[in-house]
Amino acid sequence: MDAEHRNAPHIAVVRAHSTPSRSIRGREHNTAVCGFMPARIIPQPGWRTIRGMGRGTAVVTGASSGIGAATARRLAQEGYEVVAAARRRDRLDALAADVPGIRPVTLDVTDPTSVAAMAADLDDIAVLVNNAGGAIGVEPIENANPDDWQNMFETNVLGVLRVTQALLPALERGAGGHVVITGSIAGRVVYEGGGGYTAAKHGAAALVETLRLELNGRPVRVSEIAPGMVHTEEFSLVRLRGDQAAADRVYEGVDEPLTADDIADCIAYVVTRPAHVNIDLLVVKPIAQAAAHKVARR
Ligand code: 8X3
Repeated sequence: MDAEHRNAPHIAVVRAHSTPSRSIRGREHNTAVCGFMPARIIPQPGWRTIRGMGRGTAVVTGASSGIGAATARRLAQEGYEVVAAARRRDRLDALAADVPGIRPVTLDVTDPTSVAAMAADLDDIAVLVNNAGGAIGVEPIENANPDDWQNMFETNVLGVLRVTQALLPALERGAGGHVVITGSIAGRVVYEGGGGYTAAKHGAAALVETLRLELNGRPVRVSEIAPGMVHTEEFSLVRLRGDQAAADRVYEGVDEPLTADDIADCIAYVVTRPAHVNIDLLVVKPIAQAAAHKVARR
């Protein structure tokens, strides 16, 4: 697929004799089931033939819930063949059953063998959304548990490193690719009780900014989406160690925190710009949140 068609909105171009996608190695993955199928396609002069139809393959990590699931769903609607990757296979299977164009892959970003197994099955991808990660705990540094910090660094930073390293060859193959991370405003500022998470997200931001410098001149875009308050089913629940009442209080009285779909919408926007347009950083907060620590509540 050429870059122009990969990024053109809602355009699906197929050969006169539709060709199965080679994006998913060793499988005849007929993309005609995902996205819309125009009744009749007339090849135009200058069109390059593409594999199957749609925009190419998008890999989304942490796709079993929240922003990851919403992004997988949205990118499939945008015409990508989506590899939805996460540890919880039952959730991925349910997502794939619900949305045409999603392929579930079991992935643990903290396990190099698991990452290598996924990479071995992909030979040409357009987009990688490094979304796996999250926060654990709100203790001040003097009481923080290093195991929690290690866990956050493993997923938010080293997971991004492992998956990006493993998929870079596939991202460079063909028309070039796009590495996106779900960062956070916690990667831009710090706040009390957020020591481990803000350190991890600052680490992820540094990784992405370094990567962009190092890939300069190669056909890979690098972007960070940095959300503020997003009300998802699990983010605060995990951070607050399963205390649902405490998790609910995070969003109490806040007029319309962002949703996972809001962030998926931003990611879809960033990846569907023309191939020469690199959005480095998109900081996204609800209107009720002026800063990490300044939130208007009713
Ligand atoms: C989540 C945003 O404000 O909880 O990444 O750090 S915040």
